[in-house]
Amino acid sequence: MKEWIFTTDHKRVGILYLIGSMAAFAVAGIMALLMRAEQFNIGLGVASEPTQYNTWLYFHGAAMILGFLIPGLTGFAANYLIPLMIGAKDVAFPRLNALSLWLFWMGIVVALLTFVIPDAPDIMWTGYPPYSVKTAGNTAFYVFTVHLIGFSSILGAVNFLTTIIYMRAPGMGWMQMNVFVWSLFTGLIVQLVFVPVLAAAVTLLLFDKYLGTHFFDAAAGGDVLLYQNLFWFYSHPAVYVIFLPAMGLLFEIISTNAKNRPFNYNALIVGMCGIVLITGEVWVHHLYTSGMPDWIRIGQMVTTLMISVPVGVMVISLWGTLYKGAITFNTAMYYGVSCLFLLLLGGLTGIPLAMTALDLHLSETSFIHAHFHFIMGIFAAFVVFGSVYFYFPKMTGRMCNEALGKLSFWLNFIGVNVTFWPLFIIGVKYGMPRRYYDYARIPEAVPYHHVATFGAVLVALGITLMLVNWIYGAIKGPKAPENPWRSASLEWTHAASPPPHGNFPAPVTVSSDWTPYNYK
Ligand code: HEM
Ligand SMILES: [Cu+2]
Repeated sequence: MKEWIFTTDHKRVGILYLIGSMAAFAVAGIMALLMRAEQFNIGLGVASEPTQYNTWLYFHGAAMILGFLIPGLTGFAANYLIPLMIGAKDVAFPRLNALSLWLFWMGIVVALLTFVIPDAPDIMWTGYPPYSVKTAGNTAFYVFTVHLIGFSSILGAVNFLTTIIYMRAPGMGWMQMNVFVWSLFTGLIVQLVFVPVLAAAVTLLLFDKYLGTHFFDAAAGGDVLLYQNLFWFYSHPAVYVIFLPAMGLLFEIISTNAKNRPFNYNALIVGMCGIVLITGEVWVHHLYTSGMPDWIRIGQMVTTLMISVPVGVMVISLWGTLYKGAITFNTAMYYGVSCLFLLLLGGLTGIPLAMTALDLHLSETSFIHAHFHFIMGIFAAFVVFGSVYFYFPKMTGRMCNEALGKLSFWLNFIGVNVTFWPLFIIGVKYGMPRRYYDYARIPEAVPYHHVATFGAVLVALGITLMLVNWIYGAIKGPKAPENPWRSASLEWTHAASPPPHGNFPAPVTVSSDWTPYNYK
């Protein structure tokens, strides 16, 4: 126990991040089930009052993004894999790393206090004023959660950027790095630049609510849209803090299991860098329905559509990596291949949203809800799940049960489609609003909500089986072979499973023709 609490070993830090983020995921998942139960029919009253629904929505959104996806990718996966992939003994600043971890855990604890404090926060994950300032709910706890987790992620970004720049094994050139390392390098630059903006925005919110300032109070000369602009100035890039590392991990899973190098590696890296350049210029597409001059709307439509170019390059690269591959279909690869479908679905539904003329109608409907769940929530979650299966033998020295893994995969995959397809349809057909507690005026939507709630139950079952599989596998699973997926990456070829403190038996050097994707 003590060795874990005081650990500075990046692998243990990574595993503690994984446990924290899965805890956030589980509680946020229960909130999702409660919301789906409420929406199952009109006027059910599962929530004792409407604000309780808002609290569920708050916890679900905030915990999924700030507690699960970002820490799952830039905390767990980055910690566990970066030093191993670049042949380093640890991260650049191991103690700072431990501080990041415990700040993150404190954030999770503060978020969980939602369920015991009298006036729980009820402000989505967005915290828009004026509601967040006027509500009786405890907006401060939202702000503190953002502060703690935000500070943790800024420290993490500094640590990993330094590690990647300075601690690569002698001989490892930039264009020899794993795609995952590049994806974090780019994703963390975005994180470092934009998180402080969110921290500032929520701090001003705190001042408005508790100290009587009027930054966002139009009646007193403030500007209510200022908050939305600051929020999305961070939160659009935040989707790439999730999307980029998720893409990177996906390449590791797909290349290794298809025994093919990432197709068009150079273009892929340029695409990732391109996203870093464009991602700060598109946030206004989240505000199309607020008043603004046409030239801004149209300009934002152009920049938003431009983002599809590097995203498209990455997706083509993924398909190309599968081309003529010798594919092994293990559980990790099931998740990997399903992500190609999720990307297509999420990406293609993003394009109409980028068009102002269409978005004005679709904005704030359940179409958006389905779009961002597929492209961000489910896509990134499936990558995290796939990567846990993929690196399970490395982390535990044991294997998971493949049959149970595949069964739970199918429950999850079918479940998410059954949940979200109806929401696409009723968003377009009836303008079903998102974030609503009840929908008495749209009785036509009831059957669709029945289906969606049924889908959520399938996912809950799938996730439960997956967790059972992981826990059982970690304790009782059969011993893993040294390199079960026959990877060529350093973490498999040069380190034991699980690797000891310090990672490698001898310092690693690589030659100029080495690549982590050499499957000869
Ligand atoms: C093909 C590229 C994409 C395009 C053109 C696109 C376009 C859009 C647009 C215009 C909106 C705002 C709609 C509105 O609120 O009225 C939106 C919402 C959203 N998108 Fe995408 N998107 C794309 C890819 C992505 C990716 C890769 C992610 C995440 C990794 C993502 C995550 C989100 C989220 C989270 C929201 C909703 C946020 C909220 O209001 O709570 N999108 N998308
Ligand atoms: Cu956006």
